Amino acid sequence: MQKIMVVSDTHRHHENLKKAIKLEGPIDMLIHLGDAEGEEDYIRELADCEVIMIAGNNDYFSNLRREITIKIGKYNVLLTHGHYYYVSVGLDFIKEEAIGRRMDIVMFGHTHRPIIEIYKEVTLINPGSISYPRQNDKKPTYIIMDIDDDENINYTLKHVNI
Ligand SMILES: [Mn+2]
Repeated sequence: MQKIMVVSDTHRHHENLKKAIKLEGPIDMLIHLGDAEGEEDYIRELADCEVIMIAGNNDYFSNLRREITIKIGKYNVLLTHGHYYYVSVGLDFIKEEAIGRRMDIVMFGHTHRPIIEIYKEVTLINPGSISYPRQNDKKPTYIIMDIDDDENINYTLKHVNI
């Protein structure tokens, strides 16, 4: 079993992230999908596990890469903030990009609205913003990925109680 926490768009506000990390207990990996706004080191320390981060559209002075691909088990995973694929307008473009690059999963943020969309060819996830949610219920969200020994992934959208 492997447990991965996926967050995005913290924008220098870490109260909810702290709560979520405490609540989830030990995690194997934290993935942050951009807009940490210079707080990368702080978040790395907070997490106390392997942390993978990318730059968002507000990370002007960051050394983080804009986009990376990683392997999670047998899966090819594209990590991108999403603004290059116009995710605020719709998800067709990022979906096609991911399929074209033979990705199994694409993770992005930027919209501050969570989604988990599982298609035959590709899975799209956006954990929303744990700091500044914009979806209707305005709950701070993140995603937990549980990967079992057969490498099946279960995605759970979680809320931080505030
Ligand atoms: Mn943002």
